[in-house]
Order: sequence, then structure tokens, then C-alpha cells
Amino acid sequence: MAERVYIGLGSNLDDPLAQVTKAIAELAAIANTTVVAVSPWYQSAPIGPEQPDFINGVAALETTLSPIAMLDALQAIEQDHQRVREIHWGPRTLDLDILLWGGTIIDEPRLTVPHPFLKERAFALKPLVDIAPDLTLPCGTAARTALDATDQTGLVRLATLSE
Ligand code: A4P
Ligand code: MG
Repeated sequence: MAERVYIGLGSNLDDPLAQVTKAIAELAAIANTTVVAVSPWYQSAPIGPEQPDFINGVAALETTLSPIAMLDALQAIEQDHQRVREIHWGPRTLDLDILLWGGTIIDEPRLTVPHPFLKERAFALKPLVDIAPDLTLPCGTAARTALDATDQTGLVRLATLSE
């Protein structure tokens, strides 16, 4: 059965907008997976150590892959973007996080879903609510309510070509 999955994209190195745009095409090429929605892109100040601003967005997928097979596919895409993991929460060419896997809660060594910081991060919740305005998180909280509880200061929506 296909699951509706939400992927958070983030980049703050080497032309971030180009990195996340390319990543959408790569998500669409994952086996047994379709991209059903892509949010607007947002710029925000980094959470964590001093580093360049991030570009963030969210993609909705339909997939019949298992969660771990999807994580493998996402990590292969990150590798392809020559991401070097050095500093925790440090700068990266591309970060792909599984934010939500339907209504499923996953607690495995390699995978925690919902993403542990989702409810604290306006840069993830805002694009999520843009493409899924009526979504309820597995904890029972509406995504929009969680967003309203975050600080959205400094979160700037980038103009799209049609605007
Ligand atoms: N892993 C566990 N759960 C998941 C999941 N739901 N999705 C494991 C993806 N991976 C998951 O990830 C380390 C390990 O987490 C993976 O091997 C996987 O098995 P990582 O991306 O290599 O490590 P990291 O970057 O040090 O940590 P993490 O948790 O990905 O960092 P975050 O939470 O993504 O934070 N500020 C702004 N404005 N925008 C940002 O996007 N991002 C970060 C990174 C910090 N500050 C930011 C932003
Ligand atoms: Mg990550």
C-alpha cells in the first residue's frame, strides 16, 4: 500500500536553491515513488552554529518503499550532492529528512519519525502546512497549531517564477 510521506529539504552551501531544486528531480526518480506536491522555498537563519542562511522546503511523496529503503535512497541523493558530514547541525549542501511517514511512529536506530525537531522548527512546519493545510501530526496536534506555536521571525518565503 502506498504511504504519504513528507520529506524536509535543506541546504546552505554551494547555491542552496539549485541544490534543493535538483533534489526534487532526484526524489521523483526514486523507485516506486511519486512526488505529489512541492512547497514554496523559504530562507531562514541557521539553527545551531554560525553558518550561512538555509533554504528549506518540503516535498510530499507517495511511495511503496519501506521507511529504511527510503532512508537509503535519500542518503544516496545526499551523497550525490557531495555532502560532507563534519559538524553536527553544521553547514551542508543537502539535508533530506523524513518528517512524517503517514501516521506511523518509527523508533529505530537509524530512523526516528516524526522527525524529533519537527514541532520546534518553523522552517519545516511552514512549508509542510503550505502543502498539507489540514494535516494532523501522529501526536494528535494539527500541523497548523504546531506551526502557530513556533517563532516564524526571519522565515522568508522566496518568490516563485509565477509571482
Ligand atoms: N535519522 C534518524 N531519523 C531520521 C529521519 N527522520 N530522517 C538518522 C532522516 N534521517 C534520520 O543525520 C544523522 C542520522 O540521522 C542519519 O544517518 C539517519 O540514520 P544527518 O543528517 O547525517 O546528521 P545531522 O545533520 O548532524 O543531524 P540532523 O538530525 O539531520 O540535523 P537536522 O535536525 O536536520 O538539523 N537551520 C535552518 N534554518 N534550516 C535547516 O534546515 N538544519 C539543521 C540540521 C540545523 N539548522 C538548520 C537546519
Ligand atoms: Mg538530516
